[in-house]
Amino acid sequence: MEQSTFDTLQAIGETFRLPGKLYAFDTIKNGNINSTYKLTYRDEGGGLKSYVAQKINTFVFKNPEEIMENIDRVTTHIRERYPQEQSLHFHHTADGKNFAYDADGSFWRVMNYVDSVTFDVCDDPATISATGEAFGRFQNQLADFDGSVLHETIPDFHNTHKRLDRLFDDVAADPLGRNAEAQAEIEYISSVRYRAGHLSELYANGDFPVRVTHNDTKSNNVLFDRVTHRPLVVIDLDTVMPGMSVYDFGDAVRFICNTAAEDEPNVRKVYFDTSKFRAFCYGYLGAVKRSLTPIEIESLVPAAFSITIELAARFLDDYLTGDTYFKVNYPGHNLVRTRCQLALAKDIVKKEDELKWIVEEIVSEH
Ligand code: GN1
Ligand code: MG
Repeated sequence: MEQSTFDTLQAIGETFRLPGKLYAFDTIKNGNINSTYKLTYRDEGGGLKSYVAQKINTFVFKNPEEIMENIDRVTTHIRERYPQEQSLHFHHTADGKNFAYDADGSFWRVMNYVDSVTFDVCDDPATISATGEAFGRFQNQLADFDGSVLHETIPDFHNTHKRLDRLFDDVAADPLGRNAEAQAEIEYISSVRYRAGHLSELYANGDFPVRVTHNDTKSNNVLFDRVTHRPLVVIDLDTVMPGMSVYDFGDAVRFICNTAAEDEPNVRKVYFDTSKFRAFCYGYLGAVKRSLTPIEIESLVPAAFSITIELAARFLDDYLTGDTYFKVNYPGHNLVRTRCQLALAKDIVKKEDELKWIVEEIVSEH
């Protein structure tokens, strides 16, 4: 008989030597790749303590032990330099590892649960600004960290140029005959192919400072204090790797400035909100602008466009090749996601001048 999730989680808890008894668990649903659970344990005195257990998707992360090595290095660096700040705490097995394989060979890790809130959608300018500040601070915290010690957990993760090449290879092959459903989307991406891939080409040519970047700067990867709504800690360090700072900025505004969800089926609801953009820039640029070089500053807005097209291309590629990478909730989900991201990218193009003025204005203050 297949083990129930409860039994699996209980066994994982034992492997990581969590004290007490597993009392309840919840599935944490945000995240398109890994499976995440909140575990609540009851100790002998009746006290409750929570943990987060994650099963890593090893189709996406081919070498999960390397991820854990990266995370260990990055969190140790931050903890040593900024001991007063909240950091992620991973549990260890009896043989001192911060990961374990279960009976089915799945890869697990366990960390302390931080009592907090996250925002999938955020309308409050102060919270948006605080999100920018959190990602800006994260960038600063890793400014003196040697990125060459990190494993490249997903090679060419944000190499937009290569992502687009792969998409068009799959379009040419059309393995499932799904191109017909996505003609307009394929044409649009094709029309912006050069423009979207340009920054990643510059990066590959060495024209950009190489920084240690987060690479998945969605607002729900920042944990906030429930009461004050101040940022506590940046999470989801699976894709921390050397990269372009402007892509972290671009990915963050792609997510937080969307007036709708990332997979909104009604594209008429999808806009890029310039007020939210201003709020995010305030927080982010306030934290990092002194360390940004001119090419980075002028590439902030183009990066928002590039990363949005890149994600659209990734969703579309997954759709055309059978939905094997991103979790989908219904058939066609990846195509819906693609359309939503393309609507957003088109609105970014429309508002490009205004967005650049906002950046210039905030950079020139002080
Ligand atoms: C994936 O699983 P999650 O939500 O942390 C993806 C990101 C995408 C994001 C889109 C390793 O992140 O690159 O931007 O979905 N992560 C990976 O929602 O591919
Ligand atoms: Mg992620």
